[in-house]
Formats: sequence, C-alpha cells, structure tokens
Amino acid sequence: MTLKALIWDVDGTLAETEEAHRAAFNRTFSARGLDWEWDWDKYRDLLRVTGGVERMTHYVRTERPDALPDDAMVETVHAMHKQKTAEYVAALQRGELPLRPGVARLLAEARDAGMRLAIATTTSAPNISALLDHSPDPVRLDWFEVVGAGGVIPNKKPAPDIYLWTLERLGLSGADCLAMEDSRNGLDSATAAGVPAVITTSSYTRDQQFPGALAVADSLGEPDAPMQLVSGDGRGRRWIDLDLLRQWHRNGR
Ligand code: XBP
Ligand code: MG
Repeated sequence: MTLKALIWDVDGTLAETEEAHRAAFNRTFSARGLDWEWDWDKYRDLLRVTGGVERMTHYVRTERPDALPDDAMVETVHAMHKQKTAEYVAALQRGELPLRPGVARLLAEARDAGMRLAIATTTSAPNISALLDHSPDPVRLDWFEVVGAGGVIPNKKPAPDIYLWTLERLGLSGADCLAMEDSRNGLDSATAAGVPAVITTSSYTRDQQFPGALAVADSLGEPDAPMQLVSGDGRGRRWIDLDLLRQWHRNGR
C-alpha cells in the first residue's frame, strides 16, 4: 500500500501550543473576575477532555458546580470560549511560536515530493491560521489540501469523526495515510478511523501510553538535534524523514 497523504494534528504536534492555550484560558477567567486558575498539573489533567468548550464545561460540572446555572451554561461557556480564542490568537500574533523540531523540514520534503498534506485537529479553526501565519517557519495553511478543525464534527478526539471527515474530503482510506499525532486521544481517534499513527510526544503527553502506534519519538528530530525513539524501529535513523515514514507505513512497523 503506497503512502498517499500525511494527516497532521496541530496542538502539541505542529507546535508546543498548549502553554499558550492555558494562558489564554487563565486570562479569560481573570478578565471575567473568576478565581479559576489552571496550573500546569491541572491543565494536564483537563487535557484528557479535548476541545476548549468541552474542557471548560467539564471543569464547571466537576469542580465549580455552583458557578453557572444549568440554563446559562452553554451560552456562557461558548462566550468564554470565543473570548479565549481571541486571547490565544492575539498572543500568537504578538509573539512567534516556532513549529516543533523537524516539522517545517518534513512538511517541505513531503510537499516537494508531491505527498498530499492534511490537518485533523480538535482545536478551533482561527487557531490554526494564527499559528501558521505568525510562525517564523515558511509553512502556510495553503500547504494543506484539507483542514479538519474542531467545530466541523460533533464528536471530538478520541472519537474518529475528525479523521473520517478529513479522509472523506481527501477521497482516501485510512490505510492510504499516516497520522502525525502527539497524544493518546489523537492516537485513539486516528486508530478508530483506520489511520496508522506516528507519535511525537509533547510536554503534556510525555507520560502517556501509545498502544498500536507505528513509532513513538520525543520529536521528529533534526540533523543537529537527533530524535529519541521511545518505541518502534528507527532503522538507525537520527531524524524522521519521508523515507522512514514510507518504510513504517509499508511494513506496518
Ligand atoms: C488540542 C485540543 C484543543 C486545544 C485548545 O487539539 O484538545 O482543545 O487544547 O483549543 P489537537 P480549543 O491536539 O487535536 O490539535 O480551545 O480551540 O479547543
Ligand atoms: Mg495534539
């Protein structure tokens, strides 16, 4: 089976974005006079729930049950999420959040080789363009033929919906593709959609388990910054390139 497309996750995979998300959530809470403060440990636990709206709803229901009356929950949480997204986008516009090691290199190599590229993410659409438009790297949103972002499907990762939505628009089967992910939720979503996955762990997912992943590494690596392979057969390589992805895809390992 020939590898026909790489489907990329965004947060934690293209860039280490979650600290910027966490800061945007906290700025939103503070601007609304709420004494909710998500520290690193709290946020790591909350990241089990994908989607900012779902994450805030889960937090209110489980830890702040008296904060919002049920009939105001949906409207208030969506308004807060809109504010949080504006905070996040503004933060990316102010500072340059670089893509992770090897991401720009591998995307450029794949693009030059005519490999189709897509995105399948839980995050909100404005966050993707804000990341790519303001990153110091040359990668742009129009490099990706299909962009599947959180709001287009009802059930977010680990449900397969966003990968199935992206595969349908690519006109490909899961077996034709590889998913590039950072989290267990992302791995489970891709696997459920029949897409084999390669994991590059991020700061929040280092301790997670990734059963069934083709390979798990701490990054894609660069010639001057080799990857550390956690599982899988790196065939002696020091960084992940298109040839290694093709071998993993062809051999299923
Ligand atoms: C990660 C997520 C998102 C972000 C926050 O998405 O689960 O919810 O944490 O973004 P992925 P939003 O790893 O699939 O890219 O607030 O826009 O959801
Ligand atoms: Mg991710």
